[in-house]
Amino acid sequence: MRSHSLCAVVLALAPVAGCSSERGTPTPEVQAPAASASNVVTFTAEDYSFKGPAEIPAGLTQFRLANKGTEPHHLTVVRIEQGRTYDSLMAALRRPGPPPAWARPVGGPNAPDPGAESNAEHMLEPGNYAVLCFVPTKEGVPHLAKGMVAPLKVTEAVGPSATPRAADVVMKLSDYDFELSSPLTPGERVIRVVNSAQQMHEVELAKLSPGKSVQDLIAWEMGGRKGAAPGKWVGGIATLAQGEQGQFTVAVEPGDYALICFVPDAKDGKPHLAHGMAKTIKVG
Ligand SMILES: [Cu+2]
Repeated sequence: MRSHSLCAVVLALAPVAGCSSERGTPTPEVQAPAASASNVVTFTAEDYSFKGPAEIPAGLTQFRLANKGTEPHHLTVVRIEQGRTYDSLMAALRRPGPPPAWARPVGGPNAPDPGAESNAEHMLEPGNYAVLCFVPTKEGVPHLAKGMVAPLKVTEAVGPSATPRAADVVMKLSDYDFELSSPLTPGERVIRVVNSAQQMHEVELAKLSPGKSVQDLIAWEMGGRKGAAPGKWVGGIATLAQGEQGQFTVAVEPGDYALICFVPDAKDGKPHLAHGMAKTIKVG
């Protein structure tokens, strides 16, 4: 998770562009919406591919990500705007330089540890989207360059949209901080994440091992994940463009948690964690 931005991706994507042979049919993975429930959409991440629906209805959508790989993976959902297509996004990702403004990250479940799951709930409009994993390999290659990218079409809603579950805590992303509306207490918690900043941001939540700091975890992650992990990746909300929001549900235990944003800065390219978006919070 050293670089999560589209602009960090300059690697050739030719081998994976347009590859959709692993895409399942939408039917088994999309549950019909109940009166007041969100559409539940399940994706599985492996090293290095996604399995999940290619088409889902608009409305309140809960993405669930099951990490069946050996590395952390996330599911960044990008809306393709201004009449562009998935193919034009693939072409843009092959070019160096800043991300195109028409590729708008709208969140998605951030990375859980291998063997674990994460979730994210978002209100989706119809349109063309892509799902991508920007998490790097130990060698620093973004997973999307190894095949973790797929098109996702969001069709017209099939009924009235559900209302999001009430959030226990609202987390505001700013340049460069995470501001919580109230302390996080143990239990199953719904955390609403709102990006009201100028730049894109994410929140990756991790449970720190006893005696370990957020800087220990960052050093381990940036150093190629060598030795015992100083914490566990739990999930969170993947990159949100300005004005976007979403919420995730997580069971938190007493102890120290880390909040980290790996998105590269628009001005100097350093990950936002180097600008202060690496924070420890105490639960309990
Ligand atoms: Cu990945």
